[in-house]
Amino acid sequence: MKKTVGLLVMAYGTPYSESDIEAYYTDIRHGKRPSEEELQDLKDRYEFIGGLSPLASTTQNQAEALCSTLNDAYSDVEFKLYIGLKHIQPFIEDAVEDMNKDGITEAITVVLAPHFSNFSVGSYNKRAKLAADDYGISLTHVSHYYHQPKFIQYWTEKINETLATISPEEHDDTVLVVSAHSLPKGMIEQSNDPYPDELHDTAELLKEKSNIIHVAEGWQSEGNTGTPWLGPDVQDLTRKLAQEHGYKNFIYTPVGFVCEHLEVLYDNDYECKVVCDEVGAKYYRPEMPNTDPLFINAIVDEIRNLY
Ligand code: FEC
Repeated sequence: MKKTVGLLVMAYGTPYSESDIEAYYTDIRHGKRPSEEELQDLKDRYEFIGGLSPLASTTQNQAEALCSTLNDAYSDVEFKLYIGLKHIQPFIEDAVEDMNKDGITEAITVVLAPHFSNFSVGSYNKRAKLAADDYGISLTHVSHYYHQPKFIQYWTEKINETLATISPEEHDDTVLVVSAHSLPKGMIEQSNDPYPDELHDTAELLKEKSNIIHVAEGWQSEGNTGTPWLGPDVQDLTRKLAQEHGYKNFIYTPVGFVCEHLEVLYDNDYECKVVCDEVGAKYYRPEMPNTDPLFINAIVDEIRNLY
């Protein structure tokens, strides 16, 4: 008889239709409605990437792949999948309520983001724990998995595949830009948050394991709060690297994300490409992990260390 354990997969969430965009943006803004102009700007960005983000279906596919791979890995446990989102239904709290209805008393939580910050993964975990405590459900949190060998292998293979499309004579004129979502600088520094170090470790591991010669670290997709965010921003970084080193090829690996969505399809594939065009360099962005078995198994390996 296998024991049943909840698998709570948490992710950012995305609008399911254009009419969801306002409520979604308001939730991101902690209940403060965006101005008409800000709302239109966000609608235009979704329009630019094809109307809506692929994030909803990719999150579902990643969560299902993770659950079935976990079930294959454990002979004595049956994992039951629940999906909880940060900014749209089903919210994290809805998923925990469903676990309680199903009689779950124990669950593993995973956020679809590889690096830990108190303000990203930590905030998902806090919400899940608060809800779970009400029902007496005990949670084991996966904090991060960027360091898992299979995660690094995924990106190493993608970098090497991309390099193989660039003539060897140009490898010394090629730079890898390793990035994650920026966060307000003050918050990160005051709390001695591990997030910047985790991105730095990722960049070092990729430099060591892949065939890339030059590596730079950057931050992307920062918000408009009027306060400083972690930098350098990837677009400014691109200009600076082009100016100082004359690189001809830029390979972007937004390793802080795990699939194609607005922040990759717009902020990298449009905004960074515009800067590459401006400085006369070529833009490359390897495919994101999505449901690649190396990525899914990296999370399984992290769970096996904890449970
Ligand atoms: O494809 C999609 O539809 C959604 C893509 C999406 C992902 C994502 C991931 C992260 N965010 C993080 C932090 C912030 C902070 C603010 C903020 C704002 C936005 C806005 C949109 C948005 N984020 Fe996001 N984020 C995604 C989408 N994010 C849309 C609102 C418009 C804009 O500013 O561009 C600023 C909040 C504020 O204004 O007060 C902070 C972090 C991640 C990566 C970890 C995670 O996935 O949770 C950190 C995907």
